[in-house]
Amino acid sequence: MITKAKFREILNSRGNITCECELHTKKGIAIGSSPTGASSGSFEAVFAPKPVPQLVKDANNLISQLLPGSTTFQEADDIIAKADGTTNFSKVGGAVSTSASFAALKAQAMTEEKQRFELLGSPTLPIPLGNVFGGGAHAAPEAMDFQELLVVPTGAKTFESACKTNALVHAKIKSRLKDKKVVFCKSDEGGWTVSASSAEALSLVYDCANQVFDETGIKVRVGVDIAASELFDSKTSTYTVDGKQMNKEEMISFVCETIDRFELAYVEDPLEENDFEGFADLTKQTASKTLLCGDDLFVTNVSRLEKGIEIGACNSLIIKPNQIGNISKAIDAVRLAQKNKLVPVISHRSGETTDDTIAHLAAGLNAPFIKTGVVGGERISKLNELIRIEEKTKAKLTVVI
Ligand code: 2PG
Ligand code: MG
Repeated sequence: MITKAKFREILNSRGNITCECELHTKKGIAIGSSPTGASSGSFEAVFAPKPVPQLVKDANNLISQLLPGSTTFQEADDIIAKADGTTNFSKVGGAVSTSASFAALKAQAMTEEKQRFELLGSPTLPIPLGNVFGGGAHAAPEAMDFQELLVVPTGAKTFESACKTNALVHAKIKSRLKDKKVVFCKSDEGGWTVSASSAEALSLVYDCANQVFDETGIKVRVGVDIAASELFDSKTSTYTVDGKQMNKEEMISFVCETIDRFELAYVEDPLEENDFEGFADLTKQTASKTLLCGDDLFVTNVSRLEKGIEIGACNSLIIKPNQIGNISKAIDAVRLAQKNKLVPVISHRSGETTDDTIAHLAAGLNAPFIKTGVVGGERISKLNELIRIEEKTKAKLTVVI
């Protein structure tokens, strides 16, 4: 049971301020913190309706008085949602509700002397979708327009070997960039960034993934997060990629060609966040060969997901607890997706903390994928926690592709 609650300002991986929640129980202190997006969807929970310092102050005046006495994370989530009274946490702030939700899951696990994943279900392990190349809103303007190039070690037999395989691809890309004698750096999520077009970057990643396959025998496929809302101009209804302006039909053909050329296993947000019909069209054409995943389209929101399911908008979706404001609501989205055979991908944000809650969500909710980067303390905190869960439980990878 929670006996005391406190909120504070801490830094995220970009050096921006976010919110941390500290919950006291008789068994110890549980801490949770909220990540922050850069390419946030318009329909997300409001991260901070006022400056974070004021948000934290207000949470310490109101929310921290309401939480003592709660015994479960669902109870804590309900209390905060009621105190907020809006549908998108625009009073209390998603930063406050998410940090409290993460801390409450830990507090409950502590009190019941269980692992967090055990409170959610019988564990399986996800395949890590690793960001190896960054662009778009996560990198400098000279970088590629696609936001993320990801690798998916579909041939790995264990979570640990999947992580190591992704790290090998990341290292191989670094040595290829070194050979080119160009200046390069890391983007927000630890993937490499260099001045290149999306197609050039994809070519390099595809090559490196195939080389790692040749060397290890572990098949590695490639994925992308196009984050197309960021490339869309609503005035002209066009997308611009690599200097080329495309209308919706041209964009759909371009995405289909890119899937075939690089044998993409995963494509996230290929169209802007309002185009349910366009997503459905793409899904119809590509669902047999790739996971077509909605992130900004669904924002972990059950109503938007219901609409997507009705018209067949995707065969996969991103689950980000802070997009919807707490773990309980994220679980509702996962369950609805699983019931309708959509593949849930539990995901980090570009601005992260070392909080490892999403590792437990991925294991306990049996998500086939976790998207959490390849390197960097705030990314590997999740990966390493899953390595521990694998060792302790001997749980198996959930393989869907
Ligand atoms: C995304 C995320 C995480 P952000 O678009 O999927 O990779 O980015 O947190 O900036 O929204
Ligand atoms: Mg995304």
